[in-house]
Amino acid sequence: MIKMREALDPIGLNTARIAEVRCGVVDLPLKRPHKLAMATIEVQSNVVVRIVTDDGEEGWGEAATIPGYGAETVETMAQVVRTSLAPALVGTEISSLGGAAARMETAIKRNPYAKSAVELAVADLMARRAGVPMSALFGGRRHDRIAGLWVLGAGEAEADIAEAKKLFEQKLFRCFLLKVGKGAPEDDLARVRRVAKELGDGVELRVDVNQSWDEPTAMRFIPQLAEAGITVVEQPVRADNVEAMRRLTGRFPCLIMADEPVETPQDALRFAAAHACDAFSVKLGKHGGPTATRAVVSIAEAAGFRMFAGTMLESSLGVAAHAQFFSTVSSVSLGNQLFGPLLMTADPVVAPVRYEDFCLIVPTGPGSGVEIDRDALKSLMRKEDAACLI
Ligand code: MUC
Ligand code: MG
Repeated sequence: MIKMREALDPIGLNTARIAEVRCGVVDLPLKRPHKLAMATIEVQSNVVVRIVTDDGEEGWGEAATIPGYGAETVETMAQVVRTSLAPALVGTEISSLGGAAARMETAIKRNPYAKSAVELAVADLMARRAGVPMSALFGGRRHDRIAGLWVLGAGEAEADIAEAKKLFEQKLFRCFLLKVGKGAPEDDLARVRRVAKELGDGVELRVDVNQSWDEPTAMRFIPQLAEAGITVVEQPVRADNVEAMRRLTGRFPCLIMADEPVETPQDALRFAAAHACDAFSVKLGKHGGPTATRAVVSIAEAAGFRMFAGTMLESSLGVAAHAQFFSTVSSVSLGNQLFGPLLMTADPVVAPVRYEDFCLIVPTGPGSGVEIDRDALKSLMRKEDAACLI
């Protein structure tokens, strides 16, 4: 008669306990400055988490954020991991992802990016011990590839056009997003028209305003953007102006996507109840990890909202984990924006994630499906953190 414990844990998952939770900041130089309304990024800084069990196995997680986007920085994320999340998990069995998420929620509120990096490391560890991809822990894989989108952030039409044409010819991307909102809306409109004219009908074009416009400006420019061929306008107004988002939704031929204001499942419910958008930009870090993100996805599905796998500029480590998660989502009809590794000059993994035929390929190996390259990681780590992580 199989003993109950063995029946519950045939692969010895919960026989191991978390012995260490370590983290450090990696600085990832970009191939060109990436210009957003609220920041220009030349080096993307992310937090990498490593979890080690008492029997010596390890799991890795990553979280990224953008200056001026949310309430966390990589420094606060690393601090919260070290002083709040690590003490909450060390010594506990690795038997349940939801359990780990609940312990972190008890230890400290909000701080979704820090929690996501840790929960992804726990998921990577559990999946590796079970010899399965992380997608198996997230409900099981439904897609092997997800259509890609590249963000044109050079801030200047000619550079954007040259970049887009090259990526299209390489069959890497045929959907592009222009970052707008930094300058005058008239200049943004002129740039959009120029890029749309040059790239022609074979590609799709979207914009992300990153909250830069007020409602009258949005009412005036969105119809002109739609006329220029824009299919999706992301976060045109301030995150807290849900009423304006509601009035803009369903009014123009293009979709209205909510990004910055949709962090918690409660935020998602508010947008669903008000029908204040057509689509969500869904990001593991922004929602606080796979467990909370699943709740946001379920609300979007119930509300009939379209979904987009958004980014905060992760390396292959974070992109692989996102791909594992989104491979289990019923429909990511607006594709993914997980283009970070191709914009970076370095990657802390042995073999980067693959982009092929206009899609991101979901890795198939155990865990996240990518392997850490310790030497590369060490070379990208902030000196003061190197000893903390490996
Ligand atoms: C966003 O969607 O606002 C992060 C990188 C990027 O290109 O956009 C941001 C996120
Ligand atoms: Mg956005």
